[in-house]
Amino acid sequence: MFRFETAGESHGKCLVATLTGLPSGVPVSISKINRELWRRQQGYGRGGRMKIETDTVDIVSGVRHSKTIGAPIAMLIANKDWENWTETLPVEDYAGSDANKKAVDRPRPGHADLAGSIKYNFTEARYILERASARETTSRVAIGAMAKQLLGEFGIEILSHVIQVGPVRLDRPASWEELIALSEKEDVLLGCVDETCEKAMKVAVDEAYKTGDTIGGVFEVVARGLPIGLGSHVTWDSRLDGRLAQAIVSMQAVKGVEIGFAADGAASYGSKVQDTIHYNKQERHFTRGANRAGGIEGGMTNGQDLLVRGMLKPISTLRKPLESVDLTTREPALAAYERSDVCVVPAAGVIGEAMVAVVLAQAFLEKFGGDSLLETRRNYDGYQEQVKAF
Ligand code: EPS
Repeated sequence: MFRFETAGESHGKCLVATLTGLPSGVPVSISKINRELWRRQQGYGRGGRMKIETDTVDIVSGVRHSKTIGAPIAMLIANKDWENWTETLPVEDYAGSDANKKAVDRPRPGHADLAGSIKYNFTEARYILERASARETTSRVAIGAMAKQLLGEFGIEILSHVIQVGPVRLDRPASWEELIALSEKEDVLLGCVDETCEKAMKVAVDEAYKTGDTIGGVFEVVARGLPIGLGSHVTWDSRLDGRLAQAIVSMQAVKGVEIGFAADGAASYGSKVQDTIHYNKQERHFTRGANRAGGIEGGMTNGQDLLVRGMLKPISTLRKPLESVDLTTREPALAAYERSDVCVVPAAGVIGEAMVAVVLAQAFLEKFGGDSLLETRRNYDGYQEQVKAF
């Protein structure tokens, strides 16, 4: 069973990711993981923290001679900013530490600050925001990069792009070649495949910058090369669409998810929404009239491209803060502000890819199993023969 956990706080010493369940023999490229970490840090509208950090992974177990050995994998990613926080967030307390505390006593509307402080019984929100911060997604991206390396062995690829920033929306489909070109760019603006649309997105971000505001948007993750039948219709929790939805909405600031063209479909008629079924007799395989289902029917992959969108609210740390309450005096006060990102939609696309990769790797290994890549491949090949003969 492919399982992962993350640990680490935004201004702690490092972020940690552990992963169990990858078969032995999966090739691991550190430069590929680091490239994903780099992609997560990009985009117009990122804040000052990204100038401090250059995220790189340190794999401390489970990988030898560039391949998994089947043992648990542990990865560390250092927080360079930690050196500025050693006295503020020490592991072991020391005399006089109170003077170095950076209390967050004016909770930010939309963040975990208030509910978290009440729930964990802290007088202010510092420890809450440390863990709630989207810095945690660095670990998820490292795990996702491992999942991608497994899936890549079977020709499954996962990419993303930004389809909306604030009110500006891409009004045409993106081709797979455009997504590849986007993922290879060294200079990332807003992660949109259309130059004109991306420029309009930048204007929207600039407007948020100017006014001390933040701006959200929508990213789309596309996975291709999937076998038919990952996930299942038979139980509620094996349905792949439900599992993808949980993975995407678990991302910080994501408030909604869409598989295929869900919103359009809800406003349309059945005759316009379903993807008609056809058959190519020469090649002995089924084809579809469209892909409005986003590659999933009955909670299973149907062999078409998987399309998953995440809807990101504008992040909740505003330079021009909103009304809040001082946790000490209980008087009205403006919410806390240290520094912040104005727009993180392209980064969220990269994190979305990682979460989709994790869910697909889990479903893939549930179906094909195997303690070694050789065994997984044998099971996969046998199933593909069966599908071909259907
Ligand atoms: C982030 C690091 C954080 C924020 C951001 C994501 O760094 P810092 O809090 O030191 O500025 O830039 O976190 C949030 C959006 C949030 O709401 O906490 C990162 O590495 O992605």
